[in-house]
Amino acid sequence: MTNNSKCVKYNDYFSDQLYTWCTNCGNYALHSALKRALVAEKIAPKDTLMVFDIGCHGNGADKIDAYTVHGIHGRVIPFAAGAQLANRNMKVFAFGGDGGILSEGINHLVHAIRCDFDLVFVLHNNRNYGLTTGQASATTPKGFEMNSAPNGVTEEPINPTEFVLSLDPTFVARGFSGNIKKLTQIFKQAINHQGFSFVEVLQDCPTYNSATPHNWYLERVIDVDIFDNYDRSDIKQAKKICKDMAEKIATGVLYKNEDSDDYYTRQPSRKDMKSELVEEVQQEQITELLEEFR
Ligand SMILES: Cc1ncc(C[n+]2csc(CCOP(=O)(O)OP(=O)(O)O)c2C)c(N)n1
Repeated sequence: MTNNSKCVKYNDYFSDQLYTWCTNCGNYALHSALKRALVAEKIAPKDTLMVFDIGCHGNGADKIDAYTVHGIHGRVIPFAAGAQLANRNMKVFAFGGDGGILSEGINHLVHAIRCDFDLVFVLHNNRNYGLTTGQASATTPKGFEMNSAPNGVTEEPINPTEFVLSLDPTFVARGFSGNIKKLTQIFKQAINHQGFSFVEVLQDCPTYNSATPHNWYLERVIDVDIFDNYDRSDIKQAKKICKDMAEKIATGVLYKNEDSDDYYTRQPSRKDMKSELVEEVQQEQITELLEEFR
């Protein structure tokens, strides 16, 4: 792991582990964009903590050379939030799939947005539970036949970006794994936002999702930057433009609120503190205290 923050190179994040993702999996492009953004922002691996949920995307935990943790399914957000609060000198990322984040751990997503923890959160939306071989998730299109729904999914899918925008977030973006350049720009902005940066990445799952494959997205994604009058500080505009997931799917940084304090900054007990919580950890003698409860 390199110790030099001034001159960060793409290969500093290189891991010599073998990739086990399927050919054409969107995770390859996502990792490439992420590394490009980190290099552009001159953030060295030693200053980076990446927390991964369980899933195909989670198997990326040893495919990138930073401080990484591979957690438990659906619980990536509280782990990452705790780590970030303990040491704000680290740039903290959390990665989760649509399965883990929008079902098992959806409560954590809601409260992370409400609290506005200072994290970059990346939702790998391949619209199915990939690692367990193609069960329907909350984002699988209605009517589509999956391993867990052989007669077709009977529920309407959640639109993750629309859901997040309903929770008064401070940063919301949507990218597509087929556009690495745009995804890199999105990650750069997410990194620079102080607060919870939600980035949904629409990505191909060539093995289990034939409902919305790579070409399907290629024909539909549009970049909000083509609209001269698109105002990123207007949440109403973001809510409107993110709705369409069928014909013109908006990508880019959709909403940003720079006037709000993140969770740590709002804590009265941390006001004017110069140290990080991790530096304040000390051993306490609690034998006497325990005596009181004997
Ligand atoms: C609490 C818990 N529930 C279920 C599982 C089994 N499990 C492991 S990976 C996985 C699917 C992950 O899907 P998703 O979160 O969408 O990520 P992807 O594999 O698509 O990247 C499941 C259900 C588990 N490991 N832990």
